[in-house]
Amino acid sequence: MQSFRERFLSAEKPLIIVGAHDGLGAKLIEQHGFDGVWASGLEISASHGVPDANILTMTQYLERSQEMVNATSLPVIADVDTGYGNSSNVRHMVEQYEAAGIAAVVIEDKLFPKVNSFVPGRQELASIPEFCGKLEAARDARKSDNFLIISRIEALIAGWGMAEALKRAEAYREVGVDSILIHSKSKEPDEIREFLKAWNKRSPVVLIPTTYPAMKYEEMQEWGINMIIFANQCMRTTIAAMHKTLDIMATEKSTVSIEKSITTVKEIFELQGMMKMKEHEKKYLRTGKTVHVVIPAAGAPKHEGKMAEMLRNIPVAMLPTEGKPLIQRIIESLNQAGMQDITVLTGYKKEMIQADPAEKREVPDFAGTGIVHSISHAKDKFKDSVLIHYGDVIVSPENLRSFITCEDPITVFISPLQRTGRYENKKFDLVSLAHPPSSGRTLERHPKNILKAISTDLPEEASHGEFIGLILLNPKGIKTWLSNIDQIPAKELKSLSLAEFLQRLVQNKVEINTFEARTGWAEVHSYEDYEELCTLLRNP
Ligand code: SPV
Ligand code: MG
Repeated sequence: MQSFRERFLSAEKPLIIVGAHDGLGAKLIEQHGFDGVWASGLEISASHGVPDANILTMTQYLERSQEMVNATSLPVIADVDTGYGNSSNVRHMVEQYEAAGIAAVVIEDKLFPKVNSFVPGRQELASIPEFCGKLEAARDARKSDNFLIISRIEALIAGWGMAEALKRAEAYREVGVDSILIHSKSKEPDEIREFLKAWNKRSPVVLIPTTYPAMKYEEMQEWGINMIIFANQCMRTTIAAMHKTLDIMATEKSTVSIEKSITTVKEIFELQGMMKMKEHEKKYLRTGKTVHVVIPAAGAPKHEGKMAEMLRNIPVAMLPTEGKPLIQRIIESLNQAGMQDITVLTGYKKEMIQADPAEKREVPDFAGTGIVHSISHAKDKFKDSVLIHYGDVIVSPENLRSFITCEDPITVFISPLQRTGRYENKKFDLVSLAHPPSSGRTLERHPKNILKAISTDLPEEASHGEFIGLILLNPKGIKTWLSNIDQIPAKELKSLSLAEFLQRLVQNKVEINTFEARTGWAEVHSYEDYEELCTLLRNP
């Protein structure tokens, strides 16, 4: 590949370099296919809110230039003003800038501290011998010729006339630096044309056509210009746009009228590489436990009475619970417990389900199939740890946080049985435990209370609690789960409930631990459940 030096020297057309002051600007310039970024002294100082007059230190300019190098693959041409002092400062500057990966520096022949070339008044020039000494210092300090040194002539800016400008150009060329930059503040390109004609392509030339935008690119090409720099137009555009937005926010006290015309936050994310970072996180970030959540919410409701009426036109997931669909509350709770990768399996009235920010995934043959079958549509989520979570159960973030700390291969979430009142006729997924609950008080939950059986149909004396619809699998549990699934004939698998599958695991001697919580969860099976949940949400 051609080096930047080769491209600069051999360009048949002038390279186009655009001014910026930070990594974001540099990225935008790269997106638009320009040849390089100008780390503008004017922009960098203005973005710090200070004058372009060497108020900032070399390190501050360098930091920004390096930010641009890091943000793009474009060459960065740094405006280093006068080199920040005398020949010793210049040597140090070159060492630092070259090491930072800058492609070129432009050193101007003014006295330190300089003032921006367009500011009327003081524009003091260094003597030719003094500036040539600085250029020699720069030339000798660089490690590679690929680091370009461009000498900027300010004689026309300072009002010293054309003869002085040409004299300086020749003196700097003789030092053996790579190019001259002839600067002008004239509104017309005549002065530049006069210089170029007299100079007659004796060395490569760079222009900054800020005040003479009328000079056409084709003409600059004819003059053999190697590089042009659009030094500050992007910053001027930004300021104009910010004024517009700020005016609207101040007068309208709202952003409604500008939402469509301003850049989306998503584009900012793209520019700053957020999506890439998230991809990398998936691959490399291993803090804590990664739990992928799968919520089966595909089935048609099988409710009775008033609940069946409520669910005539909506899936259970979309039941309104104090201003929010049930599924949104479930997702929020999971998010608060640190789980972000959530997949909601949909089927019945799938288009109605609003599961943002979770992923919605369709189970096409949801009708007449069971939950185990539904879950098989999220097989790719069976890695790290998986939490299977019913779509009609809401669990507090505190309970979820404790539950997912369970280290066993397979753990199911259970609750003590309540058989009185409205639960009298309820069909429970009953569980039988290795350590039946004591009738008295206990200090803490049993750390290893193995599931002995699970069924809707257990004898009274063996029924120690109910399964509420949450299962946690660690990597080992996932393996066991999947290999047991594989052993079940496809036809049988289709109609299997979670409880039935868990019972099969128990029969196959798979150890399943339980996690018990008396409070901090609610389900929406009956209308009474629903009313109670809404009351709880109203009066937390
Ligand atoms: C800069 O961008 O800082 C420059 C170009 O040096 S100018 O402002 O035109 O002098
Ligand atoms: Mg400058």
